[in-house]
Amino acid sequence: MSSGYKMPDGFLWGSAVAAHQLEGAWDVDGKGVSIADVMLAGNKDTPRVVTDTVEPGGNYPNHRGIDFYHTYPQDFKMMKELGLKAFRTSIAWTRIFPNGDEAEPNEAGLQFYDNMIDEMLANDIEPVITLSHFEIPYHLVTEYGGFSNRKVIDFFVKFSDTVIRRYGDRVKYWMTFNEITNQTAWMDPHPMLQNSGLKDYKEDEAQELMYQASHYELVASALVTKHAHEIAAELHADIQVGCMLSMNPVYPASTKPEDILMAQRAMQTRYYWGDVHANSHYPNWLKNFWQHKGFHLDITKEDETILAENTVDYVAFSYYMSWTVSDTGDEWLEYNEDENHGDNPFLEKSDWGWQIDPVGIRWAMNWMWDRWHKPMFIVENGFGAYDKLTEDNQIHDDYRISYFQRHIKAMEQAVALDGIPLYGYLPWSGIDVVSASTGEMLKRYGFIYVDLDDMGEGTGKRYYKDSFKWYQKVISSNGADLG
Ligand code: BGP
Repeated sequence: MSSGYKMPDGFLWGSAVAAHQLEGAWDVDGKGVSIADVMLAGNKDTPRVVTDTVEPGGNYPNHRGIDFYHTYPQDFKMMKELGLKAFRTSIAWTRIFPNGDEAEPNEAGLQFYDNMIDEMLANDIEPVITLSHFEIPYHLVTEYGGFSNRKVIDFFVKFSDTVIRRYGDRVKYWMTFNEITNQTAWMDPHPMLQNSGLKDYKEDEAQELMYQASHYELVASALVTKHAHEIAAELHADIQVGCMLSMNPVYPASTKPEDILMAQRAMQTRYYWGDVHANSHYPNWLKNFWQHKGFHLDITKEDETILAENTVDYVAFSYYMSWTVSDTGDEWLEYNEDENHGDNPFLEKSDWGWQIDPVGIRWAMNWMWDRWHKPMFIVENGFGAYDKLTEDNQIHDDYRISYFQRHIKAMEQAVALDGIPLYGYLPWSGIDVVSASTGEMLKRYGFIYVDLDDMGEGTGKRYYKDSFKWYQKVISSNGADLG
């Protein structure tokens, strides 16, 4: 199938992962314990449990990942064969500052990423780096209360400055907080824990705390952007810093005007982070809402200046699904993501209940462009599915190919027809990794199959899925040949 569209020259076709989901080696070379290291495996019906310490005998899937810490040279060879032009991963904060509050970084951790980045470049793959991808040092959670504490801004900025200075000559694209927008969802384990390191809080304080921690993250992100630009000038390097939003369009459940109004507020609620990151200030509706709720947030004049002067260079986002929402009758239009959203009768779902909506990617890109006027970068999109390794070592994942065909086509229409500037497309996850939400290995997203199960049993061998050959053609035709 020819899409009829070609992406502009230099378009970054790639893939994306996060350190804690594939590196393994959780306690090697001085690495400290991160929030991901105290999360037991769950599955699609059972949420992941967070333990107070690492309990002996517990099934902690992020401790092993796919052992990428040791296998990355061979894995990058396969990715080169796939034709990847870019590879997004994160730098595990706890490899560099094991507890998060040390005075000096851990040289062994810095060296590891030096080697990894050089290996990518040797394979003609451009590194794209996330600074915080659900990996906050656990010590900052237990001793400081995560990002509910202003001090954690300094720790994050110090970590970020350290790695941007070290790798800035080789890494152009950086992102601050992965899927910062997730925190409106009250699911289990709560994204406030994974994103912001908020653990033991009272239920009735959760919402205010979420807004407070998010504010400190937004300030931290703006400071990192500022420093990165200064470091770029010193290094004579081209460095860009983006935000990273989880883009799930929220549509009105019907054409009833009240539903449409509610859907508008749902989008405003989920994407106010983008307004601050890209437009430099909090929207009025949100400030009024805080007042109505009686929230007293610590937002100083100095913070406001930092936010105003340091907007992001680009907007990166993940895209997996869309939702619908109905009117609740509340004049403040308070949006509760878990209670108020419903199914869309026009869409199918994955085995994990994620609604499949290719058209929504084009809708979302237009929505963000109109709002923020920033270039975009799709840094996640993909289909989690049970794959079957046949006796002759094949994986026939036509369902994944079909998912990508439809999403890529919609993305290409947004670029070619709607004129939206887009740096690249980095589907999740290139190679199979541990699922962030469930901790399963069997929720697979890769073009490369990894022979490991949910208990970490298996050979660990890598195999080509049918989607591997398919994506290879997409890349070599620059998006014209969708198979
Ligand atoms: C995003 C995260 C990733 C990733 C992906 C798929 O929310 O940024 O870390 O894992 O979604 O989700 P899951 O692994 O839960 O299926």
